[in-house]
Amino acid sequence: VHLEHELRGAWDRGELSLVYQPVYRLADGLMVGAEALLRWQHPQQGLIAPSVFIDVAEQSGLIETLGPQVLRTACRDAVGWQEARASGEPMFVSVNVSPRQLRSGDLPQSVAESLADTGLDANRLHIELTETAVIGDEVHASALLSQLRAFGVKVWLDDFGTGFSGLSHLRRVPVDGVKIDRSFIADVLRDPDDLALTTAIIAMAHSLGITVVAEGVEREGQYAILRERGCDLAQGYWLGHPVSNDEFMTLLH
Ligand code: G
Ligand code: G
Ligand code: MN
Ligand code: NA
Repeated sequence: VHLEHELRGAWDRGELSLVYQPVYRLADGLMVGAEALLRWQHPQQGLIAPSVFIDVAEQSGLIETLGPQVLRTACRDAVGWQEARASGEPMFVSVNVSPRQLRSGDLPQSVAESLADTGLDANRLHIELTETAVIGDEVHASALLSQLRAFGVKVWLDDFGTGFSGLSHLRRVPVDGVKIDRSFIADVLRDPDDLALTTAIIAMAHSLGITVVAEGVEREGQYAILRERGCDLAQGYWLGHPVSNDEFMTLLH
């Protein structure tokens, strides 16, 4: 209850901010986008992880106001990247959306407003959903995701592979990409089963025309084997930690 009360005014007090983790294209090593990750700098408790406060925001309904603020900020920052990048190569921003945000049905409108207000091209915005956000509600979820995709926004399934029913979702839920959960990537060099699963996910996704992103790349060897197996994109501490927008802008030069 305490946390919920404090979270209520946290955005307006400037305690919440977005950090950006770069995403690289494996074929040529170019940075092509970034994932937006929310951080709460609490005045007494210090940095609080989203794994703690996103649940609070979800259960209290605060996510209904926080979600649109995150979307708008990420879109605005991504417009700035485009202007800062000398090469002109376009960059995407990837925004996490929680199950409640999807279920509320406001997401398409909130996305449309963020794009209109900031001028970001729709195809530069990616929405990340976990498998749990679509489980049990595939019909409703599919309708919402189709609306987003009609704008040109890309939809990625996050933490892919952990939900057991991942493969069957791809038949019923329209997505542009899957992000292989970092628990698979962690042991990809040591555990032949994890390598086999990762390779199979890549092959299956590609046969469906779906992009594959690997998360949690912490070592060069992981990067090399993912590239060899034809994975499209990767992120992780070896490639870059999440950083403030100011720091991220300096990476673009
Ligand atoms: O950066 P990291 O530990 O901090 O993020 C943990 C999880 O919190 C992420 O996997 C993501 O699902 C969730 N998360 C991070 N930022 C946001 C956000 O802006 N909105 C939502 N709904 N979830 C987020
Ligand atoms: O659930 P989601 O995939 O959106 O969460 C991303 C989370 O993973 C963030 O908390 C981010 O800080 C974290 N993360 C990003 N790169 C790495 C990595 O290489 N290793 C580990 N352990 N965590 C990472
Ligand atoms: Mn994510
Ligand atoms: Na993930």
